[in-house]
Amino acid sequence: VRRGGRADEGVRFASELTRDAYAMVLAGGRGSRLHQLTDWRAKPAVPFAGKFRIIDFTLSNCVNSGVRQIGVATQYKAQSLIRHLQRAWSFLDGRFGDFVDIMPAQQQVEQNWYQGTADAVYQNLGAIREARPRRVLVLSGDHVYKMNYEKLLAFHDRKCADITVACVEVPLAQASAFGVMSVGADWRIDAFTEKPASPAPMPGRPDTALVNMGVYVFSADFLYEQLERDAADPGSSHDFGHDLIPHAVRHHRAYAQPFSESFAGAPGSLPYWRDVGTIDAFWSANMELTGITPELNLYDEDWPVWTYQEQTPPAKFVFDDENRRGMAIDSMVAGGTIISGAIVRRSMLFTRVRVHSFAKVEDSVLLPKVEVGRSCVVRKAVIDRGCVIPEGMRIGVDPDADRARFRVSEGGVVLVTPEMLGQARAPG
Ligand code: ADQ
Ligand code: ADP
Repeated sequence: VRRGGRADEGVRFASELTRDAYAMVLAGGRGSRLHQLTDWRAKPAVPFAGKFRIIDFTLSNCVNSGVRQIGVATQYKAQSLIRHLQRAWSFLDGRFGDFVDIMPAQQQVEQNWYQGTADAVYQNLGAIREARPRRVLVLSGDHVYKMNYEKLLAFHDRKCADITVACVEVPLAQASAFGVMSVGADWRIDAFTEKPASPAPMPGRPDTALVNMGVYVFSADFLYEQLERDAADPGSSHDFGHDLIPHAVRHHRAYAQPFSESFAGAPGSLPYWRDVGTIDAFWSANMELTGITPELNLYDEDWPVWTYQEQTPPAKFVFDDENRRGMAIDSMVAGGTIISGAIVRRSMLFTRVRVHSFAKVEDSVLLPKVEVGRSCVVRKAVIDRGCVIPEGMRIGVDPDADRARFRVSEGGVVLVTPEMLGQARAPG
């Protein structure tokens, strides 16, 4: 019997595959390309799509797949993330063997913070072993996507793999930001290079590369062995992409499963996977959702996205005292929002936003508790939580004025935070 699979066992029920699995979610990354949006929160805690945080997508994938033993490794600016996890995800409280364990870097081993992604798992090996899983999923808390991990686990078993890496095709021009791999006919990985300067295209597909999504299944014993070996290697940076995966590809049974096989969207829909890691990507992923048929369907009752629901009254659209209609067109508007005598177009409004008379908001993302004063103009902007835009302020109108006060992205999106307005952050 190979270490990876148990070929002698025959077909296993899918529910056993997921019930015996443990998911380790890596949520410690800084997300530095989101600039001031991650000054005070980790990237997985960044609000997304009107009422969610980025990490909710990965955790919903776990719960919807039936993987309900979950650890979340946190490190960078974890307070907002931990608060969210406690509010949103504490319904997995261990009562039925389901849990979300928050694992802050707490110097479990020697005097170090998590050195790299592999070290973040290594330092929590005790907790993982205690759950006695057969398979360990290592996941990133940084991406927005719907994946049925049960299909990844089943593939791993079928291939008798030691490790299975979920992979996706991306344009060659973007591939150097990822781990790039090549596979044989049976999807065994032949070669893997982390963030190569000149990535290799897929055979016969000169414009496309096959890349690592940062979603892995390990046979549990294999993972333990590899982490111990890596921890003892003084030359290692203790990172999955740089160290563990390349080693496993050279010496063990490493397979790749194409995302199209585990994507959990409605039949016929395109596999959606986004790294909303820059202001431009964050803005356009939110904007897309306000369109008529976005690739990411948030209304799919078969694959709900779970989150913390703040108790709010319904969104309200009213006339002001001068009889101007308040309205939002081609927009998504979360609960607790009031738009009075103002026009909102093509925008994403989170919980408890206020837009006052004569204001115009277009192509913008307004995070919770943003207040837009009378007669303001807000265009192509991302406004951070709690910002109070003073009466008459114009954002996204004069690029030089924007650059002087705010941050303007390469794509021309204006980012506004409370600090830039000289305001204190609203209490969480
Ligand atoms: P990167 O995009 O560089 O490459 P990385 O910085 O390793 O991703 O972060 C992966 C995940 O781990 C993120 O969710 C991040 O938040 C978290 N993380 C980072 N440092 C951490 C730490 N010290 N403690 C806890 N969590 C931490 C990886 C792979 C590539 C692959 C891309 C896909 O290495 O091969 O293509 O992900 O996005
Ligand atoms: P989120 O909007 O994601 O909930 P917050 O704005 O509440 O994030 O920031 C997260 C945490 O960061 C806060 O609880 C607070 O501890 C810390 N923080 C935020 N702003 C500041 C600041 N200006 N100075 C020091 N700490 C801050």
